[in-house]
Amino acid sequence: MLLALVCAACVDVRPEATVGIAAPNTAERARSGGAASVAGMIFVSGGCYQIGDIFDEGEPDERPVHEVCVDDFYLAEHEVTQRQWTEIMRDNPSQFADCGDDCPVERVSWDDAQEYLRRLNRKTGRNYRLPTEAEWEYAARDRGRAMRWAGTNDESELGDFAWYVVNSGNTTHPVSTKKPNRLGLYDMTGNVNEWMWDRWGKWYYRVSLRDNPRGPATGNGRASRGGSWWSVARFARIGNRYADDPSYRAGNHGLRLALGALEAK
Ligand SMILES: [Ca+2]
Ligand SMILES: [Ca+2]
Repeated sequence: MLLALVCAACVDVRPEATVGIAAPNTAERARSGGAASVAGMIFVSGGCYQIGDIFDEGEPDERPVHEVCVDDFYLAEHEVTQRQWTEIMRDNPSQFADCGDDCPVERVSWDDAQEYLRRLNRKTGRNYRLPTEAEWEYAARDRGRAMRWAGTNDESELGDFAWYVVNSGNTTHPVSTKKPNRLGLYDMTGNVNEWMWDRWGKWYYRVSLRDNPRGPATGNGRASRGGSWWSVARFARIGNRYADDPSYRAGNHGLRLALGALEAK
């Protein structure tokens, strides 16, 4: 499943002020219609949309395109950083530790992510979790709009929104240094591929629930989304679905926090 490709060295060193605990932006807070404001999290108003290969350019596991509906939820505006991980776990497993505190944590397995969430929730009293595939795709596509990549449908603009193989220099980069999508979410496309809540179901779209689908009830693999610093544009498409063993660790695999609206209080 892996695409090992290279590109010329590139450098990005812009420090990121919003890493860690950052307030949702004012516009998003206004759009949240009075929902609780949660630091660093974007409120995503729920709705229904057509999930899957809407441009008819994807892989068989992205079909059939079908309607799903998701409830309101929150999604972190950026990937979990090395600083956020280290604060909770007291170690930094990242392959690109030299990239710095503001870079996404990687080389963490799905199982490692569950331990991080368990400790984070014990510390905060919240119920952070991974997003579902349906939530993640809905948010990446600006609440279900027809979007190929987070922020643009035009491949010539992809470098403005994403760290991917063409501009990454084969490394991660500080989070939130590219443009966000319309919801204010950064690096939904690229930087690190993001673990999902869902068990992997290659043909799950054939049998998916309409409301708040959460993947198959059984199975060993776990899904991930968004592609990474080493993805070509095609594999960084929002609709592309990845599958890996929950114990798999790689330098292009990280996570992003989600929180149910009802759990935000
Ligand atoms: Ca990402
Ligand atoms: Ca795929």
